Amino acid sequence: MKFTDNNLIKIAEKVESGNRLDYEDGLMIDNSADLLGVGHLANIVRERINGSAAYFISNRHINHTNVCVNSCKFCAFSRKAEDDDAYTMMIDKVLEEAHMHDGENFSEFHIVGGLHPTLPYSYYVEMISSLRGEFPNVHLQAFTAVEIVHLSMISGKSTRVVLEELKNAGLGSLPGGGAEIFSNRVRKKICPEKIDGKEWLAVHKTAHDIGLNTNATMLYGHIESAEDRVDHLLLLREAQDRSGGFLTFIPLAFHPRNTAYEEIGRTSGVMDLKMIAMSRLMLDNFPHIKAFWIMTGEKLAQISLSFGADDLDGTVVEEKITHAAGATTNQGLTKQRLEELVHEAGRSPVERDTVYNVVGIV
Ligand code: V47
Ligand code: SF4
Repeated sequence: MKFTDNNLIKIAEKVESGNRLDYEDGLMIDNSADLLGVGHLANIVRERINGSAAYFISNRHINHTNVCVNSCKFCAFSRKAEDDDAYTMMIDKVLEEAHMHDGENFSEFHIVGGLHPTLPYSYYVEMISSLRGEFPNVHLQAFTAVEIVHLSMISGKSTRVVLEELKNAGLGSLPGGGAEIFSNRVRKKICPEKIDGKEWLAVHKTAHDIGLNTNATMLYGHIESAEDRVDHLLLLREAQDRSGGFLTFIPLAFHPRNTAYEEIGRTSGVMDLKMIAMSRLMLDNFPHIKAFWIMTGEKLAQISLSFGADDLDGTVVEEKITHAAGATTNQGLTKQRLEELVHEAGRSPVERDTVYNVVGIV
């Protein structure tokens, strides 16, 4: 490959010989205008780790409440209890929502919500055990690290005990939300009430210690710098070296509509692809990089399968968080459509469950 950015030549040598990239390499990648060069290198790593497989999952998102005690500036989803469009689903409503998809073959519920001011700890344990009872074969990926700390605070139990009790009730893994950007400087501005990066990492470490896999995310395209993004990825890579329980990394493009940062505008296609590629290159110990099509759009998610991503997430069906912030993508995609996107990209579609067991090869 002929690089138009000479800085990539040194990085290519490291990638080809399987050597780890460092902070300076990360900054060069982030600053590089040679998108095809960066994508080419990420594709080498992607194919080394995952061949031509492109994973997807048949899943359903449930957001049990939009009421939240925090007011993160990038969030268009949360409401205060007194707002007209605030909602909270009691357990029977959560089950009703879950049962709306009876008869469809799906393998995961992805459940996240706001930090509700008054719902008791028992609500969360009961939600998980009721879903487990009624859907014994569906994996329950629920509650971000931020929610786990909230449950710890309202119950007076440690995060370890909360995780153990939820696991005993049927929790299968934690989603990757709430990581945002670990930089304290940025976090103080965009989500001052939220747990800091250290606490987020500590919850994931505890989850890994008790045998729960987790995902990780990074929210980019707001007020963070290239340095903040590279730091974030390196902190995740160190954490993964220590505990090894992360399955997937998902870079999340900031959607500004209805947030305090409307003036920032949406991320560019170049930035979105570069974040996918940079994640694949820096996170050499993460098995999977996900292009969450709901955030990137179907078209870019499809192209990202040649820029480092090996996963498109899933059928989803109903998504509230990004759509509150102006996402114009569909709320869900059929399995058939996901398979078409993958085939057309020259990849091999593989339906997976949450922990990447193969459900079917198409
Ligand atoms: O933590 C909130 C982000 C996350 C906005 O683990 C926003 O497989 C963009 O983490 N623009 C929740 N992003 C969603 C999430 C997720 C999604 C899909 C799969 C997985 C997984 C995890 O959404 C939040 C926050 O970082 N978010 N507001 C916004 N305006
Ligand atoms: Fe609440 Fe999460 Fe939105 Fe922050 S991002 S306001 S914690 S729902």
